[in-house]
Amino acid sequence: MSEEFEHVEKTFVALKPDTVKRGLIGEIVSRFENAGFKICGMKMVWATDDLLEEHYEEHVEKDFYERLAEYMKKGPVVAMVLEGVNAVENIRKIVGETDPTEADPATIRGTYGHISFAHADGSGRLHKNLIHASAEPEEAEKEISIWFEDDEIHDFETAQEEWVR
Ligand code: IDP
Ligand code: MG
Repeated sequence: MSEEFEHVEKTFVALKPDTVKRGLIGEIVSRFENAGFKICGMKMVWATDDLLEEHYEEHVEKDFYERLAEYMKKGPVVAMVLEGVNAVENIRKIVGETDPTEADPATIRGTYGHISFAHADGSGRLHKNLIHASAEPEEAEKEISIWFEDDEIHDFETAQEEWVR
């Protein structure tokens, strides 16, 4: 059983189908582990339309939604619940800007991609940016409940809790 601290929170991350198909799961999960985040839940899911409409509720009416849903259903995703200090904000920093061409090269989206959404639009390609991470604590709570059952989220102590946090 881990201790409760004010700034420790959980966030939701999904490794999108391009990450899975490119064999980058391990590299990307390592970044989170190396930074000291705890993986509390992890599974492979092939997203359905219903799940995506709930997850991307704020985008369903947008022009790009159909292509986003097509991209997210191209293969399975790896869904994760990560825990750490200010996890939502810190993991968004590690993930980087939404459009890979804008993402800092040190971020996940900037390290493993560079193709702009403008290029994708102009060439009929899908907009691939490797990873999703919740943007706000409320969004994290909602997304964790959409993707995970309570008994799929595990409570245990890691070495990082003593030596990194
Ligand atoms: P985020 O993933 O950085 O939170 P959001 O604006 O919430 O970015 O958008 C959700 C996802 O929708 C993005 O990660 C991307 O895959 C896709 N997306 C966002 N804006 C566009 C766009 O203008 N064209 C195509 N796809 C987009
Ligand atoms: Mg978002």
